[in-house]
Amino acid sequence: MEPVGYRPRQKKRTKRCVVLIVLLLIIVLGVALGLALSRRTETFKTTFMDRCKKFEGNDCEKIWAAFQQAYVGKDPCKVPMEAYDPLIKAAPFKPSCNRMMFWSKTKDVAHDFTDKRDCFVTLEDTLLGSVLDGLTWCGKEGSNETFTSDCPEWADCDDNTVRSFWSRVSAAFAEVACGDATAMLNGSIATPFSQYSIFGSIEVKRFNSANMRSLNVVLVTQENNVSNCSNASLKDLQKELDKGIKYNCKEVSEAQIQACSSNTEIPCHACW
Ligand code: DVN
Repeated sequence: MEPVGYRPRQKKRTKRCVVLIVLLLIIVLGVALGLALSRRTETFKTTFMDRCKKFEGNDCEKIWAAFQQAYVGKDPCKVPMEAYDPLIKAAPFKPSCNRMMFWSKTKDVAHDFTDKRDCFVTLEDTLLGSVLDGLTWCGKEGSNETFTSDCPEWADCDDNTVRSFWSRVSAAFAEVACGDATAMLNGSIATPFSQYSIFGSIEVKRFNSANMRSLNVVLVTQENNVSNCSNASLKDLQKELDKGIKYNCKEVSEAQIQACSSNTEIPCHACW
């Protein structure tokens, strides 16, 4: 017969073991989560640094630090464009007169061209435009991590971490536009120029006739074309331009642009 009182003691020991196991599980999960998070920041940073190092002569650690200060530890919907000012100072844009290409709703065809031909430079071909192209990131109050998922969408809030970055670097890129600049716009949509796009709301407003001589619109057309150079939104673009900047527009088929992208025998100026 078991001594009286034996069961309660055994029950207490069992309870203590269960609590210990649960605590141990929580600690293991916490460490695993912490490691996963820091690994995520490390992966993101590795991508940033690898892309940055392709541009020689830059202090990539300094640029990374200037980038992180904009959003780390902050509400991801309270990161205004100006938060990235120190980043622009750390990696200022250099003007590429007569070679700068802007685009809107033509990301793939524009980059296919600048990837294969060395005659134009888009924002995404510069250091700041390339290190974050296609990436998502944000911070969180009370954390020093960089999150790459569960970040607010572009349209969720105005001072969105990613959208403010693209707005700020686009502004800086447009401010150094000089000589004859090009804008590749989409002829397959009813409004190739939208004043709500980054091109329309940020870049065009910063073109300065003191440095920029002309804006040459390449309207990319396809068989099912919707717009041409007489499109009303393109008239709006002309009105938006700083006085003194000459405006041209040319309808160019996507097929012709793609042929030119792949055939380096054709000089760029003959592409359209
Ligand atoms: O001149 C270019 C270039 O310099 C760039 O910095 O700004 C100009 C292009 O911006 P845009 O005029 O707004 O043109 P898009 O095509 O409307 O948008 C450009 C990009 O912004 C899109 O390709 C999106 O990037 P993604 O997701 O393809 O890597 C992004 N974007 C715009 N509106 C968005 C959005 N992403 C998510 N939600 C939205 N509502």
